[in-house]
Amino acid sequence: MPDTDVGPAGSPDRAAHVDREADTMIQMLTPEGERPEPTGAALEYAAYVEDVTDDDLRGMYRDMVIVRRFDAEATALQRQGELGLWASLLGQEAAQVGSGRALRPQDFAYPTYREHGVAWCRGVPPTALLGLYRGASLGGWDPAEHGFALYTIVIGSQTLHATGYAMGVQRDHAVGTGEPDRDAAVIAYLGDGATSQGDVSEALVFSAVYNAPVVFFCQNNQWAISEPNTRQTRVPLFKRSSGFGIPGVRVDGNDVLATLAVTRAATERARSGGGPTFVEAYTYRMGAHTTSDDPSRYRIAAEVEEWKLKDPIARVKAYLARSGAADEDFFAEVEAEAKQIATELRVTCRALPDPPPESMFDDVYAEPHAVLDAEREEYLAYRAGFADDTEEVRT
Ligand SMILES: Cc1ncc(C[n+]2csc(CCOP(=O)(O)OP(=O)(O)O)c2C)c(N)n1
Repeated sequence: MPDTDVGPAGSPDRAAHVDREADTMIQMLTPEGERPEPTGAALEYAAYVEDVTDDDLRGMYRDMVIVRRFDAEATALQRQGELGLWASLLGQEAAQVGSGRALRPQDFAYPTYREHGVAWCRGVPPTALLGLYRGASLGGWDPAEHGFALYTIVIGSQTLHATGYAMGVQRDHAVGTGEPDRDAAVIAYLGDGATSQGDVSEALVFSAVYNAPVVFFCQNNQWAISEPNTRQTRVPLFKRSSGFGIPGVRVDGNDVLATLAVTRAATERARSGGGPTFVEAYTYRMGAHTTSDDPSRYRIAAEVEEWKLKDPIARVKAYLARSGAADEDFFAEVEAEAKQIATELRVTCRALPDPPPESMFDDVYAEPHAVLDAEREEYLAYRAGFADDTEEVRT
């Protein structure tokens, strides 16, 4: 069908046009928890997960359950006035754990504001994520320690940061050396809505031209707040990148195994000097955009119900149970552990101290800077003028 036959934005024709490509999607675990012999496009990626054991799958299941549990706790904390805002990852656990687990210690991830599952895989403590949303922290964690940049609210901007960092990795000669602990990949997380942002096009141009070792991992969760994906594109998102000279692949983002395989392939390609890849992880935002949003204003409940049948955690559980790789005791243990982590998180979150206001100057530059030092001094002198009633001013 020529493009001119496609209906206006938001029309059923348009939706069909975008979604007709679903059969090219890489899937390894079906929604029913079956793991069929890989065929077609999935065959190419099967080699990347040949080494995945039942123990690894149990580990991925555990990660997803814990992440979903602390995400629910964070939503509850926001409702109780303990956080200013929370952006839930509900429904995107497999996309994040599968891609997060594909990363090596020397790799570097650039998240948006919703990548709690990737943060978990990178060893960022959940309390640090909550500190940011509570306003008790100006950053939250040391990016260098975790290979995980700070959360980014400015849509798409992190794709440029990632591309620049990846070009730096090239200049540090940490690409294509063949040394497994040296060669590094960079991964930029972005949403479907972000693909409409100019920054993302610039990042695609630069990374392609410089052959930068970066993976663009787009979680197509179907919605950019209230804008459906069908109003953002006339072609499936993974096809966009070929115009920039970057291969694109669509993976079932609710399938942790397929996501792991595709991200491993893309990051290995980047590390070996093969250049950038664009991954579209086809998934669904099962909750609200953030705690400030009410999705019942713009989407129908039936759509959510349909996606519940493709739940990313349920399918791994079904597979583990059916194959005998896990029993009820295991599932109960994971639930109990997740509950324990969430309970502790609640306590530590509420006890987080307010940072001293002057700490906003601390991490602006890596090295001391005279102008910043002067600004800090000026600010401290200003605050000293309120010496006796500082507490009053702050409350
Ligand atoms: C440059 C910029 N424009 C607009 C916004 C407001 N905004 C916040 S989230 C969002 C939608 C993002 O959708 P998507 O990229 O699909 O990511 P998702 O939230 O679905 O994970 C918008 C427009 C922003 N933060 N930054």
